[in-house]
Amino acid sequence: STLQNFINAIPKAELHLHIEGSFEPELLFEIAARNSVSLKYKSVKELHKAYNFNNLQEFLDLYYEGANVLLHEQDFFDLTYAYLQKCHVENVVHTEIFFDPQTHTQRGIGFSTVVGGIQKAVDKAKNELGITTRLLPNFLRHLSEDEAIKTFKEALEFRKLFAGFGLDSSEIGHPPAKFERVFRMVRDEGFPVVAHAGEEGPAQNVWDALNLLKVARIDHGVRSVEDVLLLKELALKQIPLTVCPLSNLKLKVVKKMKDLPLKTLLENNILVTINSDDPAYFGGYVNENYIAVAEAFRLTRKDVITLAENSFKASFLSKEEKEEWI
Ligand code: ES4
Ligand code: ZN
Repeated sequence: STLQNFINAIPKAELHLHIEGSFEPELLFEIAARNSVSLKYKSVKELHKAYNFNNLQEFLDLYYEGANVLLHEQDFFDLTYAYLQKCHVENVVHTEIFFDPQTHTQRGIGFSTVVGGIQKAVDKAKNELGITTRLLPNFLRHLSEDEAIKTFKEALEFRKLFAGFGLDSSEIGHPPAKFERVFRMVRDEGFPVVAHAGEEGPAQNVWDALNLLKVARIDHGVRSVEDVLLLKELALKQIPLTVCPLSNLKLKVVKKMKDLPLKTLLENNILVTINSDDPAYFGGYVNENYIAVAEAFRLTRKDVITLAENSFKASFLSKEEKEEWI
């Protein structure tokens, strides 16, 4: 349709993307083969069939398994550049990429191997495709705060490469309060912080991410609609939510796309953005996420423009860089 063409054509930013979640089965098999890593799945098709999740944890189990085939700098480069080429095709001109250092350092892969490969792809995409990128390492919340502190200290060797830090993985059982100390250390070093909250966990986790971790953005945050006072706070402070529609559908955060509280968030003047999260696993990149909500909520061109403008407003680009796009 013409709205789909419009979505494809307008410049957009992506603010919630786990690079390990952009690992397409074809590339995963290719890298596994060249690294002589054996997989539980016989074929690309068989792996793809396993992409049926009842909750966040079932997805995470497969996502961490997939990441195990990444061994060398070249692997991280190939993974990242494949995603950035996808951005180019979809007119995503700016992207803020999450990665999980601990998923790799815990397996004996050097921090420098991971960031070296990612950064080389980021540089090539800037030069050849004109895409701007920010990198945000995320702490795995199912691991201890001491592990997060250790990871942060390692990250400081590469501090100039990072725009901020985040918190991801299993929300249930690992609330924001567990990471108060490390987030204070990160902020004291001058970095903005973000956190996944209100995805599977309750609205209280969003409050705690704001008040205890002092986040600049909330990743997901869809369960904020369960608390009217929280909606008022998010609107007043213009704290962005990086919403991931196909992710929420695939992980059964919502039963149907129409159950995603997008209209409620927009009507409450919240700075909502649309993102892909783990596109290889959830069935679509940024444009597919825009199209899914456009269909479910009968969005107009004006709505789509608002969402695309929000993506730049909510980004970590400088005021001057934003002005090119808004
Ligand atoms: C994630 Cl969808 C989601 N939620 C929490 N942590 C994650 N890591 C990668 N994808
Ligand atoms: Zn996420």
